[in-house]
Amino acid sequence: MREASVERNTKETQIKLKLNLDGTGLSDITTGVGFFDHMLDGFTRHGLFDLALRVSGDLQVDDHHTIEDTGIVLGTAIAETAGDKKGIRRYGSCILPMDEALVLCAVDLSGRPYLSFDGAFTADKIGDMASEMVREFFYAVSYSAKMNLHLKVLTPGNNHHVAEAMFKSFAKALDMAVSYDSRITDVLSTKGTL
Ligand SMILES: [Mn+2]
Repeated sequence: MREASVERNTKETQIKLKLNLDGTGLSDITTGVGFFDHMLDGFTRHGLFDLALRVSGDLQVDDHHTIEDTGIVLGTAIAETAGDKKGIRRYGSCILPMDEALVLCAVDLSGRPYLSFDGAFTADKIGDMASEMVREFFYAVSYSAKMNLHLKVLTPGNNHHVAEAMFKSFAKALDMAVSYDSRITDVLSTKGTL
């Protein structure tokens, strides 16, 4: 089992996260932001990870620190669980529909952080979450997991659908990238390391 527990405490947020890459989609998530919980629940179930997460953040300010710091901690846990990346596919992608919305996600566990985020929301908030925090979350994940992460909205639509399709397509792309291929006996890189 590839599991990691990460704890991060600052004056702005206190976060405890446990990630199992080889899970079955079990989620136990409380961040204080209901829509964000819903997104992370979808990520966990559709990536077939197990994720336990408790976040106590300064929501009296806004949802920024809570969501950004959760991204940092999740990215850290992804990097830890992926380990030396021996035998895994490294690349993963998914084009995921959610009714009218269609979203592409591609990841490379390259050891280099990069985010390409091509999508926009037409409302400032989705439920109790600021729409602009969707990008901030994925930026934090990509940076702390040191992965290339491309998200592209191919067909826009309802804001809830677009955000949810982003989290689910990311889950499925990541699940593919961390999965083992028996033909890959070492690290899938001409450099010999990732
Ligand atoms: Mn939904």
